[in-house]
Amino acid sequence: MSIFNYHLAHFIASAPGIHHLPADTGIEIAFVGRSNAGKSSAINACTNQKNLARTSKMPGCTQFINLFQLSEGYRIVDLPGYGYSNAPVVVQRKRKTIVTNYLKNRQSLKGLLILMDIRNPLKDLDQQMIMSAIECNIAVLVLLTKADKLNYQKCITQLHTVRQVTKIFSNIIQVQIFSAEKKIGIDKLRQQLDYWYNSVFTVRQVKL
Ligand SMILES: Nc1nc2c(ncn2[C@@H]2O[C@H](COP(=O)(O)OP(=O)(O)OP(=O)(O)O)[C@@H](O)[C@H]2O)c(=O)[nH]1
Ligand SMILES: [Mg+2]
Repeated sequence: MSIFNYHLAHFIASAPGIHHLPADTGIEIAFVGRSNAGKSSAINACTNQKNLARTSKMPGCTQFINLFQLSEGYRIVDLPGYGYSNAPVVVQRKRKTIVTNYLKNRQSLKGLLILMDIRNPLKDLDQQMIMSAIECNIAVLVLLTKADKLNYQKCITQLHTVRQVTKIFSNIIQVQIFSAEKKIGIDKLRQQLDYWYNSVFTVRQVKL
């Protein structure tokens, strides 16, 4: 049983950058990853809502920081995707800057979901995101998304590979399989959110 009724999550704000976000109090848990990795779909699956976060077949759908509230002071954050190579370079840079600024400066950020397509995980920008999270001392759960696209054995192989690569940071990084489509890994995701929302945190040390 979850401590929250995730189904009650509702949209509260959309911000083009960190200076436009609501007050930096309470606890935020954010979803990041390459464009099209399935961030918005994962938020919808987790909250058991069809259209809470906007999804699209076209990469680059989420351009702003979108915030959803579970209850007062407890928020889920949908961040713009990085690494969409068809977007102009300035747009790509801007999105990456929005995400890294958010990671480095947002004190209420207590947990990070890094989403990677299970067929193609650990691209350069994913690894950079992992390193940024480690530098900022933020706990990470990697979700290997779209697991319905591979058979079980291949999913397990990919899971082992990503766990192996991130093993040296296993105190801060966990990895699991996920599918919004086939509802795989949703209970575990909610458990992790419950844990982060419930934990007592000290102010994190941010190395800039
Ligand atoms: N087969 C399958 N498709 C998925 C899954 N999750 C997401 N998709 C599809 O992948 C595409 C992108 O999903 P989004 O949730 O919009 O991805 P996003 O990471 O939010 O993308 P941006 O906002 O552009 O960064 C959509 O066509 C989804 O239907 C999944 O678990 N399985
Ligand atoms: Mg999105």
